Amino acid sequence: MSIMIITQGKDISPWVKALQETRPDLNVQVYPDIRDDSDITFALSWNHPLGAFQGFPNLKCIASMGAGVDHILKDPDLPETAVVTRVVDENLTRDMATFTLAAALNYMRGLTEYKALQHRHAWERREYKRVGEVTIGVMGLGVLGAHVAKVFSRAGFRVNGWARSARLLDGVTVYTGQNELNTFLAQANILICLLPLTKETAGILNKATFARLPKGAYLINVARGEHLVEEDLLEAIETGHLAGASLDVFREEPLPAAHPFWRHPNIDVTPHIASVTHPASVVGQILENYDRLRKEESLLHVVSRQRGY
Ligand code: NDP
Ligand code: OXD
Repeated sequence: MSIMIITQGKDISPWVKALQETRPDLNVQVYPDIRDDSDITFALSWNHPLGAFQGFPNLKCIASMGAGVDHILKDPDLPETAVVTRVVDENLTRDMATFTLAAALNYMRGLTEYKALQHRHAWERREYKRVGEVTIGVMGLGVLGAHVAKVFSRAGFRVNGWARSARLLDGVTVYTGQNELNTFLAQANILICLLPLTKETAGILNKATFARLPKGAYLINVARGEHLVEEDLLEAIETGHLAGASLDVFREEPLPAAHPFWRHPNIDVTPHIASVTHPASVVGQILENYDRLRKEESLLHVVSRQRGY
């Protein structure tokens, strides 16, 4: 039994190092340099070449190197019997809260605007938004969204959340399903997307959604680029209905040099860094699952292939 690391466009050396430091006798192989395909039972994966898993007849677990699994589940040739797992990690969860809080406060206090004014040596004082005047709407109340919602609530914001199923969250009013989506949107001065990318959620940040938000609302998308209909965002900002957006994820990553988001004064672009998995922090749960697989025990953080998250 061996672990295979399979990715495209990712520096895997910190992963190999973390795995080997934690367990020196572990047999780690890196795709496509695999000695014996039939020996691979466990794949640690990020953005693998589609169809590649078909070549491993004894593959039983495909573990995402991050929280999202859309990059795995989009493969039409995923082996039927392989279990898909993901990362759930306190550091990842905390980092998402600090990023979204920073993005919201940056917008409310106009810090990006002041940087532009500084370049022009312009001493101009602007109106700003206070915590008590802003309602936060968090789409997706899973591991990340629920924590983000709680952190904003503790910081004094009015916070609403939207998910598929009902739950009690301290300091957060929870809305569920399509029936309550419009009521949720109508209150959100800052909309934070933390949904998984599934058939139901693809393109959810669109014209109709933006039209339901209060005038002057601000979007923070830290989930996936495919949630956003890019031209609808540009139009909503153009017409003045939305104030702007902080975007960390994109349909095409890296964002192409000619993309209009780069030079838009009301859009802040970051290179998918809202919350980055640190191999040393998660290697324990990966190895725990590897051991459980060998002992034929149930695995941690298994996702539903049918639900898509
Ligand atoms: P979870 O799977 O824990 O939570 C998903 C949440 O979305 C759940 O609350 C679920 O509702 C809700 N949801 C799913 N489908 C729908 C739907 N159709 N309608 C309404 N609600 C829905 O995910 P995480 O919180 O761990 O992560 C969220 C996403 O964040 C990841 O999938 C990934 O894409 C992104 N991410 C981005 C990073 C970055 O650096 N930019 C870093 C890490 C993750 P319910 O609870 O009712 O099932
Ligand atoms: C993740 C991500 O899903 O970094 O972990 O996007």
